[in-house]
Amino acid sequence: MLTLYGATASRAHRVLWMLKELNLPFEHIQTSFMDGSTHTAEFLAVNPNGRVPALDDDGLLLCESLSINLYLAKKYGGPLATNGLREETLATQWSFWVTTEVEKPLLFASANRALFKQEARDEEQALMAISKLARPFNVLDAHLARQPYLLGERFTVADLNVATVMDLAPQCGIALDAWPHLKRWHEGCLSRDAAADWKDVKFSIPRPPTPLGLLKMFV
Ligand SMILES: N[C@@H](CCC(=O)N[C@@H](CS)C(=O)NCC(=O)O)C(=O)O
Repeated sequence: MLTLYGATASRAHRVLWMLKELNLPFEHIQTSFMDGSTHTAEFLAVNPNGRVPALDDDGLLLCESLSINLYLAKKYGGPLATNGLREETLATQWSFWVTTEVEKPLLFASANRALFKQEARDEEQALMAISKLARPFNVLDAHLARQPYLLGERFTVADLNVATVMDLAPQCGIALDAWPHLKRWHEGCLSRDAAADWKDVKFSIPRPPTPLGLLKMFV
C-alpha cells in the first residue's frame, strides 16, 4: 500500500505526477506545510524533517521528492524507468543537478514574481535570481538541442524530475524563450496527462519578515 503525504500545492506534486505516470493505486493525504501539520508528532514519525512530500510504501518511509521518484521508477519499472547503469547514473546526475543548480534561484524568482503577495514582491530580487538561472538553462538547452529527452529518445524519470522542479517557471512569468530547446522539451513534459493536476494549482506563500527569515525559507 502506497501513501503519499503532501498538499498538491507543494513539492508533493512531483511525486503525484510520478505515481500517475506509473498508474499506481495510492492514498493521498493532503498534509499542508502552511498550517503546522508537518510539525505534529504524528507527521514527524513519518518524516522527521517535518517536510512534504513523504511516501510510505508498505512501511518503508521515504522523503526527498526526487529521490522518491527514482525509487518508484526502479521499483515499479515501466517506460519511465532507467535501463542499466549508464541511464541510472545519468538520471541521478540530472536529479542532483536540478536541485543544486536550479531549484533555489527558481523558487526565489518565482516567489518575487508570483508566490508572495503583490506588495511583498521585489522585481530586482527576481531578476537577480533569474540571472543565476542562465548558466544551468544554457547547459540544459544545449543538451536538448542534441536529443529530445535527457537520456536520449524517450521520456524517463530524469525528464520528470528536472521538468517538475522547473514547472514553477511558466506559472510565475519566467519566460523560457531564450532557451528554445529547453522550452519545447518543458512544454512537452508538462503536457503529459499525468502532469495535468499541476496546471490549475494556485498558491501563495508569505514573505518571511526578516532577511534571515527569507534565507531560511530557501535552505
Ligand atoms: N528537498 C525536499 C524539500 C521538501 C520541502 O521543503 N517541502 C516544503 C513544502 S514544498 C515543506 O514541507 N516545508 C515545511 C517546512 O519547511 O516546515 C524535497 O524535495 O522533498
